[in-house]
Amino acid sequence: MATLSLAASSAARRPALLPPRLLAARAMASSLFGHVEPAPKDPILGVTEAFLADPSPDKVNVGVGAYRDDNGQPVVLSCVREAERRILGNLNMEYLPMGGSIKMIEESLKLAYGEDSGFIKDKRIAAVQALSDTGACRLFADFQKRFLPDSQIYISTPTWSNHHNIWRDAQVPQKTFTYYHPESRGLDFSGLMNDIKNAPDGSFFLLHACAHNPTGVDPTEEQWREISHQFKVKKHFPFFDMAYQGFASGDPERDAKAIRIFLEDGHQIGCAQSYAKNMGLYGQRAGCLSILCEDEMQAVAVKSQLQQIARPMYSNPPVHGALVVSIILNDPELKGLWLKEVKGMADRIIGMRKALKENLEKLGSPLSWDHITNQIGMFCYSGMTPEQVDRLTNEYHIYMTRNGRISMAGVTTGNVAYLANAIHEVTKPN
Ligand code: PLA
Repeated sequence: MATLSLAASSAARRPALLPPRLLAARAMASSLFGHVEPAPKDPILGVTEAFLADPSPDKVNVGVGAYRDDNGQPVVLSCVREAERRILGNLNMEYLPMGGSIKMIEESLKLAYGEDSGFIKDKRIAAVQALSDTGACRLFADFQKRFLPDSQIYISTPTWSNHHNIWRDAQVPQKTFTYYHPESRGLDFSGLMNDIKNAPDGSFFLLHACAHNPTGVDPTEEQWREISHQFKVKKHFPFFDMAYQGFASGDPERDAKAIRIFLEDGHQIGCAQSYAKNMGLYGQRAGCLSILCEDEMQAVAVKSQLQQIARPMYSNPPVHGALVVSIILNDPELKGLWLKEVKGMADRIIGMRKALKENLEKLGSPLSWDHITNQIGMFCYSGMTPEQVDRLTNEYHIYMTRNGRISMAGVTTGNVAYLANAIHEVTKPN
């Protein structure tokens, strides 16, 4: 366990290179904003920018985790199209309340906490609609800073890069905890348990509910039970980032298992939910933040404070995605169609994992690629080095994050052989 190194935060402030033409212009200008340096590129979204700028017909984008069909095209689910048909010409576009759509929140809580959850019946959950998962995390981080100003957040090594930005901007100090075991390409369970034990009592931990990003490595059910037990002993607070419910196993109920275990054990929890991936509503920014409180009175107070944080930032969340989500989840037929479509997406990704591994083996790669099929969710944490990734990009026009993460959602029947061949070329021993 370590305090987040300064390198990560100072990297965020390091200026990106400016073209000479602009450098000269800047040297001459002494204006109000003359000291503003260009921000470095985002390690994930910057990959998309580079991909778009590449004219090569061979280019492949396996950077950002955005689902594509087997022709490499973005997908709008049929259940979403049907919900949009019902909205069109019928529903108004009035402001939502500060806390967002009550219907959408109700449906989101059922997905995360369970259809018949006693916590929902007892009104113990403070919940607001959020600007997708990122917005839910940020609201929570701001809430944490405002009401527990001396607390810290423990974040797994590695994690989704934006987690660090979110808690940094909310000015919550960060610590890291052991998670991944590079040699086995699996979970470092004993390291993880040690760090949980060694953290001061009552610490905040950010946990990925399923389909850990970027590693694709989740604890087993038994391991989750042990983690939950140790959290109880230490009185830690688990905050679950559930950006991929349904994308790990194909079944949203199964993917909520970690959360359900913690609930059974009587924890108070926090949870960020997103419909970006599992409903394909990426750009709609539809999500939910919930905090399980001790009783209804506490939940009312917490919700009112979450709204108070939202009001000066964006006033109230967007309405269209909230309507789509609540229409789908409220209608048994549409919900059934959604469940089928989520499973379809998860299955296609699982199929591509197999295909990538088989192609690498067919090429005679002497390395083990078992982790491609052992890992789950959207990503394969390949084990490739930043230099190998650079070769993939420069020589093969394959775009991915430099930590070696492959978005399996961008792999298709059409590009898997090309991808496997390029990976083989840059990883084969000399
Ligand atoms: N949490 C985790 C663990 C994520 O992987 C992502 C998205 C989010 C939150 C944010 O989801 P949102 O769009 O609902 O706010 N990660 C993506 C995209 C898919 C990104 O970086 O924004 C990724 O490629 O890692």
